[in-house]
Amino acid sequence: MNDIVREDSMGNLWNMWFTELHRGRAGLTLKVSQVLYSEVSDFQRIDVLDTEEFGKTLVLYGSIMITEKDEFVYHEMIAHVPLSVHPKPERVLVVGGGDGGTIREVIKHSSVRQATLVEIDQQVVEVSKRFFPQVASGFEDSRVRIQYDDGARFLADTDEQFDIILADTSDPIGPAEVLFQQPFYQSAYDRLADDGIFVAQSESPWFHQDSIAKIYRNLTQVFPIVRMYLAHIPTYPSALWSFAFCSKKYDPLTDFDPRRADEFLCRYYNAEIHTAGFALPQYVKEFVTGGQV
Ligand code: SPD
Repeated sequence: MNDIVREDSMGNLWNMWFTELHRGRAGLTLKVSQVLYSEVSDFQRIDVLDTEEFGKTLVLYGSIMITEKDEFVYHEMIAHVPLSVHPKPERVLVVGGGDGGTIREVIKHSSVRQATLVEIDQQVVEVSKRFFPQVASGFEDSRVRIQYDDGARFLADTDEQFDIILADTSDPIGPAEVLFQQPFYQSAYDRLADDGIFVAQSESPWFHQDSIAKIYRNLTQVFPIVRMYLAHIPTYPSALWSFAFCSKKYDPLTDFDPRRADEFLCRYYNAEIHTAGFALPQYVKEFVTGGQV
């Protein structure tokens, strides 16, 4: 027997791998030691796998959302980049993000008085609390409020105003598709204070170039300042991931005080990473803006 086949106490042989396909032509394959949870909620299929290399892994609608080992990169980068640029973020809205990782990072900022999470699928929050308690730890904080609702509908209907809105969505297929479209971006703009900042996760610069170009186009029709930034996330397609920083007033580089970036006990984010994240490879500049950004 080779090392990828296990025998359980009943003499059964286990040899499980999970492959997330990227555009049906490439993929990331992880060795699975156990399937911990597998159900279909009202909105999507939800799987929790125990993987040998990345630990527990949450898969929504067939795509890896978080793994225990590398979730910190995504959550630190979606939260601390905008919250370290805004001089006093007090009211923060996270759309999606039912695993809780983004909220966990948001509430590290002592200026935050209220952090609201709007998640469509309550089952994702429950699964995260059960299987990923370190990721979901922020849900216990008294400043955090959870609303189970469609993020686009919530933003279109609410009268509340926010300093920061973070679109911590899954991929633009299934329930999250609407969160990549211009009406949602316009509602985000409308609900932000005059110096508000909006950040959206915006997919892989290698596999999703058409989506990123479209996201960027939609955002520039709404926000005066739109800058893309990148981070290395091993379990996302191509391991290189993009985010869109959109703002009414603050520039992510000239309005950034590097002294603030080191306050949050991060494992990926720091002042150098903040600045370097906005340095885009030439091929990215070309498909996003024809080389202009
Ligand atoms: N292809 C994976 C994209 C996932 C982005 N969102 C992740 C949610 C983590 N809070």
